[in-house]
Formats: sequence, C-alpha cells, structure tokens
Amino acid sequence: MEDTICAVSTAPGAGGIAVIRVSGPKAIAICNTIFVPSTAGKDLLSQKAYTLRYGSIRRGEELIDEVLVALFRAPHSFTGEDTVEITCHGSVYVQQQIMQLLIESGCRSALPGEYTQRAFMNGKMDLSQAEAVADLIASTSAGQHRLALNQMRGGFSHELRNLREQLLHITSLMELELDFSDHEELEFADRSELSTLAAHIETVISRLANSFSVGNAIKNGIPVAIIGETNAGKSTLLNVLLNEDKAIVSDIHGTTRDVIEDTINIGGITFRFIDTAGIRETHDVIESIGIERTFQKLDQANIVLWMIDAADASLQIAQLSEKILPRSEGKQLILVFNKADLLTGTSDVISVRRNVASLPENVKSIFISAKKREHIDELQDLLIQAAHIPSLSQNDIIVTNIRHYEALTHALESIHRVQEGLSANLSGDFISQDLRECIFHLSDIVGEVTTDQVLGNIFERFCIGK
Ligand SMILES: Nc1nc2c(ncn2[C@@H]2O[C@H](COP(=O)(O)OP(=O)(O)OP(=O)(O)O)[C@@H](O)[C@H]2O)c(=O)[nH]1
Ligand SMILES: [Mg+2]
Repeated sequence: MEDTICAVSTAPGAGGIAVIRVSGPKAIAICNTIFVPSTAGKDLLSQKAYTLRYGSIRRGEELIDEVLVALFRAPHSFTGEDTVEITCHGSVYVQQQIMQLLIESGCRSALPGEYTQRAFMNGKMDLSQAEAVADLIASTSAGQHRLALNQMRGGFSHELRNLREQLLHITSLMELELDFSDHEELEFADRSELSTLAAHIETVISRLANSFSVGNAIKNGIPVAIIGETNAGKSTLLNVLLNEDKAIVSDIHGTTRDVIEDTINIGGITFRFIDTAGIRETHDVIESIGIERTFQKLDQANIVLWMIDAADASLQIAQLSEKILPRSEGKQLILVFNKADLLTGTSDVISVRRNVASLPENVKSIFISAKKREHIDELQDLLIQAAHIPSLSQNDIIVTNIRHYEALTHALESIHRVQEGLSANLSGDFISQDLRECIFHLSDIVGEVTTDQVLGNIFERFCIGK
C-alpha cells in the first residue's frame, strides 16, 4: 500500500496563512487523530467530501493552532487519493509543529513533485500535463502562463491521442494484410489512401515540432546574441540591459572569454541576452574556444545585436561582414553603433551611416552609448519590434518542452520513413515497424513508455508540496 505523505505546499515564511497537504490511504484517519472540530459531533472520518471544517490542531491538551480542514476523497482529488488540506496560520513554528504531529501519526514527508507524480500514476493526467503543472508554477509572464495552462488542460494530449489513433489504424490495416500474406490478391490497405493519411500525420507532427521555436522563445526568453569585435562594449550593453553588473567590463581587448547570459522582461516579452567573447584573430587557445562559442550562440539566436565601435565602424564592418552576415540570414540583425558619445559631430555620424547602405535592406541600425546609457530606450523598442511573437489564440498548441520536441523530431523521422516506404512499395512489415516507432515516440511524450529514470528526473525538479 502507498505511504501517506505530507508537505507544506505554500512558500515558507510568506504570508498570513499556510496550507499543509496530506495525501494517501490514511490521510483522513491520520488527520482525524490531531484535529478537534470546533462543534461537537461527527469527526473527520464521517465528514462529507469537498467540505470545510473549522477546528483546532492539538498535541494532547496543548493547542497548536486554529485551522480549516478541507477534505477530498479518492478518486476525486488532485492526486486521485484521499486528501486533506489543513489551512493554518503562516508561522513557520506552527507549520513545523503540525508537520511533526503528522509524521508522528504515520505520515511521511513528501518528495519534490510527489503529489503530481501520484496524480500521473493514478491516471489523473498524462506526463505532458504533469510537466505543465511545473511550468505553470514557474510562469512569470502572460505568455508562459497561457502556454502552461493550455498544456495542463490537455490540448496537446488530445492532439497526440488523435495522432496515435490514426497511426494505430494504419498499423492495424498493414498488419492484417501481413496475416493474410499467403493470399497475394488481398490488399486490405489501399496504398494511396495510406499515403494520404501518412501525409496528414506528417503535417500535424511537423507543425507541432516547428512550434517549439515560438514555445521556447516564450518559455525561456527570445535568444538575443550580442556579438562583435573585442572592446566594442558588448558586456557594457549586457549590464545596461539587465540592470545589473553581470559581466566584467574593461578596456582590455578579450575581456569576455565565455558566454554570459540572463533573461529580463522588456515590454512584457522575455528576452535572453547572451554576451559573447569578442571576435578577433588570436593565438590564445582559451580565447579561441570562446570565439567558437560566440558563433554557436549566433547560430542559435533569433535576434543578433552586432556591436560596433562607432569610431572604427568601416573597418569593423569590413572585417566581420563575411563572418556575420551569412550566419544571420533569417534572423533579425541590428547593428549597434556604440560609443556614440565619442563621435565629434554630425559628419562623423553620416560617414558611419554610409557603411549601412552596403548591407542588406532588412538590417536595422542604431547609435547608442552603452556607457552613458544613451538611446537604450530606442534599442529596447527595436528589440520589441524584432521579437515578432505571433499572438497566440487560446487554443493554439505550442510545444515548449525540449523533451517533447525531441520526441516529436524522432516521430517525424519515423513517419518520413513510413512515407518513403509507402511510395517505394516496400513490404508491409517494414512499414509497420516504422509506424510502431512513430507511435512509441508519441507515447513517450504522454509518459506511457517512459522509463522510471526519466520520470524521476522530471518530478525531482518540482517543488516540494506539489
Ligand atoms: N566612451 C565609451 N566607452 C564605452 C562605451 N561602452 C563601453 N565602453 C568602454 O569600452 C571598453 C570595453 O567595454 P566592454 O563592455 O568590456 O567591451 P566588450 O565588447 O565586452 O569587450 P570584450 O569582452 O573584450 O570582447 C570599456 O572600457 C568600456 O567602459 C560607450 O558607450 N562609450
Ligand atoms: Mg566583454
């Protein structure tokens, strides 16, 4: 039989009240031993489910706190088990006393994510929904909140269920054909019909997989790589944008050697700013590795801020165009002419501007002084324009989780093999093997074929009490 578990579900030391949750087969019996209802009569054992009861928690004669107790009975609770929620006062001492009493009476302290894990085990939700619970708790913006809520409510799960049903349908037709393979004239599965079905499945899976770039941008922030020559002022800009002295700034070329990144919300959009090692020819091994990483980050970014020392603009553009422009295709590239405070007059500005004319049309540019924090607001406006997050409707299914994205990518590979097999008229047993693989990867997302180790990794990242 499962243990009965208990945990404080509210943040420690915060707020006037706290909630302690008890879940498991003995939840009601254990709470009954420490709870004294304010009005005489029935105890918790006979209390109706989904009702609140006012009373006190006592250790023998000693009063610990006055509390409210909410009662849920299996299977209609978050975990699917009998559950009691004790609402007590926010004092850490009170919470510890109640937890101690519960443990003395037979409860065990819950592990991180154990309530949600039980909900998953008891079939209250699938794995993708359980993961969305953690995302919902961690959400800090409207976009993150909406995506997590959609996923928790099962939109994604429903789409996956549809896909798996269609795949199973094709598989069963193929396998039926195999069973009767002695009768060559029999073809249960009309190949062209199967190809149409497979093409439809392919479209849905690739739409889901492609949504990850938007989902990831909303969940983890839109990646903005700050790149350019050494000493252009990249780290200074990072610090200004983050409002924090995050990176070391100095006038020594090659100060930043590793990637430094952090997220911040600008105008309701989460950006992930990535400061990188300045690009220059170097024989220093460590610096070279840093510069390799700069290019990796450039490749992964949606927005590229190319920092240029305005006083040295034509040379820097000439030196780096070849390296930066081809890699920035399909991204939003913004040329940031920094150290504008050192330019002496408008003629300087005009001559710097001339360089931009030779660049592709969609490249934007701006003059700033990172050090003096000048024109940073305008740069932020440019960033918001460049962010391009499509407005999401309530029902859009967007993949936000890298585990799901990986599984979808594998499913896509399998369905591509199915399509190739069908068009090459391969024997049914090859095709049904690929169909089964595709189903396997989709089932992994909802946790039907997921290993205990992966499950453990997912739930241990939850907070205690959820
Ligand atoms: N005058 C002036 N100096 C600046 C400005 N921005 C940065 N600096 C100075 O330029 C020098 C280099 O700044 P960093 O931010 O370290 O430059 P970086 O691009 O990160 O350099 P690496 O990490 O070596 O690639 C420092 O001395 C900064 O104070 C600016 O807008 N105006
Ligand atoms: Mg730097």
